[in-house]
Amino acid sequence: MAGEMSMIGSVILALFLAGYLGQQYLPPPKPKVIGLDLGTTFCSVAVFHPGTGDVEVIADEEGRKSIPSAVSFTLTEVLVGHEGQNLSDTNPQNTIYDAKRFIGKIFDPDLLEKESARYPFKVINNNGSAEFLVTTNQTFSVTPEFIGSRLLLKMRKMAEHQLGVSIQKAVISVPAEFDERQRNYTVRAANLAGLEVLRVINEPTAAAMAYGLHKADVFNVLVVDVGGGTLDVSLLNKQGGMFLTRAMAGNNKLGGQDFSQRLLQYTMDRVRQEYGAPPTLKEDIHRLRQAVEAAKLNLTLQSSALLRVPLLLDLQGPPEEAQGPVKESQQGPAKDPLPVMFQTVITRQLFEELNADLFQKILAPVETVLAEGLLGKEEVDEIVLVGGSTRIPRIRRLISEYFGKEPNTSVDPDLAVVTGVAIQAGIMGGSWPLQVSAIEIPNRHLRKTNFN
Ligand SMILES: *[C@@H]1O[C@H](CO)[C@@H](O)[C@H](O)[C@H]1NC(C)=O
Ligand SMILES: *[C@@H]1O[C@H](CO)[C@@H](O)[C@H](O)[C@H]1NC(C)=O
Ligand SMILES: *[C@@H]1O[C@H](CO)[C@@H](O)[C@H](O)[C@H]1NC(C)=O
Ligand SMILES: *[C@@H]1O[C@H](CO)[C@@H](O)[C@H](O)[C@H]1NC(C)=O
Ligand SMILES: *[C@@H]1O[C@H](CO)[C@@H](O)[C@H](O)[C@H]1NC(C)=O
Ligand SMILES: CC(=O)N[C@H]1CO[C@H](CO)[C@@H](O)[C@@H]1O
Repeated sequence: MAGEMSMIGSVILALFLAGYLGQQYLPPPKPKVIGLDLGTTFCSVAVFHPGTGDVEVIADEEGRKSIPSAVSFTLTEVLVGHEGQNLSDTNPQNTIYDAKRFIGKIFDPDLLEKESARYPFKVINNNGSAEFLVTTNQTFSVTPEFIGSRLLLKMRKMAEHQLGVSIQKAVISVPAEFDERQRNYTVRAANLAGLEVLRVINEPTAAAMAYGLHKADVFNVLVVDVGGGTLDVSLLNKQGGMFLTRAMAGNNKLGGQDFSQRLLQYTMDRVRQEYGAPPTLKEDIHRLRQAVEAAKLNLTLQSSALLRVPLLLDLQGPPEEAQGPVKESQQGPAKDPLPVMFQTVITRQLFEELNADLFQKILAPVETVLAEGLLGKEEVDEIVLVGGSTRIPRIRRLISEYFGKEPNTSVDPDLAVVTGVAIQAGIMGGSWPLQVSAIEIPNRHLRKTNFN
C-alpha cells in the first residue's frame, strides 16, 4: 500500500517535472491574435510574443513596418499599400486613400460633396454613406469598409507569412471619437478580411498601453496624436487599471501632410523664381513631392537638407498668371521642355518658419481637453506622443515647454498605437504573463471638440 502510494507520488512528480521542463524548453506557442492599427494614412500590424514578452511589429518584404492606407484599382489588379500609393499620381481617380474618414459615417449631402471636392477620386453619396467610384474598363463603386478590408487582408497575410501560422483573430484600434456605427463598420472591414475581432480599443488607450501606463502608477495621461492629416488630443483617466476617456479635442484638417504642403509650395515658388516657370508635369510634381517629404524627414535629425530634383520645364509656355497659390496643372509639356536640375537647401529654421502658425495650432485642443477635464496642466502625470510628426523637434519643444516636462517618446510614435493594440491582443489571447486587465470604460456621451 505504502509502495503503491509512493509510486503514484513518483508518477505525479515525474509528470510535474515533465510539465515544468516542457514549459522551460519547448518553444513558446505562436501568437494567435494580431493587433491591427488601421490608420487614415498608414496601417500596421503587430503581435505579442508570450515567451519573451516582446511586441513584434511585422515588416513587409522590404522591411517596412507600416503600409500606406492606399488601394489602387487598375484594369487587372487591386494594388494595396506602397504599390497602391505608387499609383496615386499616375492613376489618381482610381487610387483611394483616407477611406477611414468615411467609414461607417452618415453624411449630410452638402458636407459629403464638400469633402469629396478635396480628393482626386470620386466620392458618391449612397443614401448618406460615402462610396468611391472606380473606373477601369468598367465603372463600379466600392465602400470604405471594402478599402479597409483590403488593407487588413494585406496585413493579415504579412503576419501569417512572418509567423508561419494561419491567423483568424484580431484586436483593432479606432479613434476615441468613433461612434458605435463607425466601430461596427471597422469590424465589418476586418470580417471581410476573414478576421474575427475580439476587441475594439481606442487609439489613445493603446498608445498609453505601449508605454506600460496600464500597469504604472499614473492617473492622468494626455495623448497627443499628430497624424498625416488629423490632430487628436485625448485626456485619459485611469481608474483601478481601467482607462476612461475624460475629454477629446482635435483638428481634422491639420497634420503632417500640411507641413509637407507648405514645403512643396515653397519649392514650387523657388522653381518659378529661378526659371520663370513653375513645374507643370505630373511626374515632376510627383518627384518634387517625394523630395520634399524626404527633406522633411531629414530635418528631424539634421539642421539642413539638400533638395535635388530633375525637372522638365515649359519655358515657352504662356506667361504664368501672377503669384497666388500654386495649382497642380494637368497640362503636358510644351514643344521644347527644358531639362533642368533644380537644387535648393532647406534649413530646419526655414521649415519651422513656414509652419509656425500650423505648429502653434496644436496647443488649442490641448487647452480644451484640460479645461473640459477640469485639470490643471501640472496635474497631467504622463504625456504620450503619437504619430510621425511628433518627431519634429519644434513640436516636441512646444509641448514640453507648455507642460514644463518631457513627454514620453521612447516608443516609435508611428508604432505606439499598434504596439499597444498588440499588448491588448496578447491579453485577449491569454498569453499575458501578468494578469492585467486593461479594459476601457466606454463613454458614450463624450463629444470631441473640433478646431479647423
Ligand atoms: C512604383 O512604380 C514604378 C514605375 O511606375 C516602379 O518602377 C516601382 O517598382 C514601383 N514601386 C512600387 C513599390 O510598387
Ligand atoms: C436610406 O436611409 C434611411 C435612414 O438612414 C433608411 O430608412 C432607408 O431605408 C434607406 N434607403 C435605402 C434605399 O437604403
Ligand atoms: C475588363 O478587363 C478585365 C481584365 O482585362 C476582363 O476580364 C473583363 O472582361 C473586362 N470587362 C469589360 C466590361 O470589358
Ligand atoms: C453595431 O453592432 C451591434 C452588434 O452587431 C448591433 O447590436 C448594433 O445595433 C450596431 N449598432 C449600429 C449603430 O450599427
Ligand atoms: C536625407 O538623408 C539621406 C541620408 O543621410 C540622404 O541620402 C538624402 O539625400 C537626404 N535627402 C535630403 C532631401 O536631404
Ligand atoms: C520621459 C518620460 O516621461 N518617461 C516616462 C515614460 O513612461 C514611463 C512609464 O512607463 C515613465 O516611467 C517614464 O518616466
